[in-house]
Amino acid sequence: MTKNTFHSGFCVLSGLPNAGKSTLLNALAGGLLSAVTEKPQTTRQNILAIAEGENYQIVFVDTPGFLHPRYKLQQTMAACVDRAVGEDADIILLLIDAHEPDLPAHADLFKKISQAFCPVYLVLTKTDLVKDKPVLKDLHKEIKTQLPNIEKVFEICAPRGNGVAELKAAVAAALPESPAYFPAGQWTDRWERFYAAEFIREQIFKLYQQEIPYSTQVEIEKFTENLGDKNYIRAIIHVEREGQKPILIGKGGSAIAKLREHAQTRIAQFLGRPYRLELQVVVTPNWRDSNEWLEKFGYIEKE
Ligand SMILES: Nc1nc2c(ncn2[C@@H]2O[C@H](COP(=O)(O)OP(=O)(O)OP(=O)(O)O)[C@@H](O)[C@H]2O)c(=O)[nH]1
Ligand SMILES: [Mg+2]
Repeated sequence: MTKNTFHSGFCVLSGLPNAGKSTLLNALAGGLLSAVTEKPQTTRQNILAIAEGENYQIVFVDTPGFLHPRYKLQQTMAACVDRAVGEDADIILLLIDAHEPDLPAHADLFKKISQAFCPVYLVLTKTDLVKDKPVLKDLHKEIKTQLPNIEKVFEICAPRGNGVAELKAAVAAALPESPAYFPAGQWTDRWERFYAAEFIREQIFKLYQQEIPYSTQVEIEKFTENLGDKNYIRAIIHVEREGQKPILIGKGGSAIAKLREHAQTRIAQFLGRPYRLELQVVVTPNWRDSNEWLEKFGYIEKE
């Protein structure tokens, strides 16, 4: 990369569920753009975060964790990974949890990435949890034997920022010469209402257990813009079964009150202005397996 040329392109973050993709995306973009929770399968769609330098623009793409689909929603998640890794990427970051690498579980993802035409960098995440550092070098070697097209290796701890700047610089240097894909100053391709829904869902992942987060979808019904202090968001929380509704609401409404409070804080933090949140729980049987609902929720493109 020379001073007089501009470089731009798509850098795809791929890996198994819970590898730390969204955490790294946020660290690379310098903002809490993508939902992060301790539960796997938090991210359901590709999410862009745009990072700029004087002579580069990197479009980072967060993807859902790679998995074998069991229902239609998961099929759409797997399709997001296929599209990002197979078509969009100018460079692929393969994220592997250094603490619990489980390489056999990566077999199909490795196969997909081995067919990529673009550079692939291995990123070992959660290195703070690895006490015996020499183990990391053995892990590099083992992964490189299985995926010879890995060009570079990085060890990071995104929550602390360790290794993040070096990784970003390496990605910027590897991007093709190209004009910027997005106008200067833009840092995402999504609307505010998408993030409102995403952060309510994030808080559901954090506050509820077992199948509840996976059975839930958040739909924004109303999002006011010009009411100042009186701005509000009305959201519908779809669940799959009648029995899940009382769990979401809790005794005397205590659980949903807590959700409302947490989500309100998160949304205000992201949007930089307060919003009152109104939540309603609705039973939408089988939405995860319904093309019609998945289309309505934006997981499938409208024909
Ligand atoms: N200790 C430690 N925890 C981390 C690190 N990076 C991520 N985590 C945690 O790992 C969990 C999963 O992180 P995410 O960023 O949501 O993982 P993901 O790969 O986006 O997960 P999916 O969206 O479900 O595919 C969260 O609890 C993070 O706080 C790290 O470097 N060190
Ligand atoms: Mg994620």
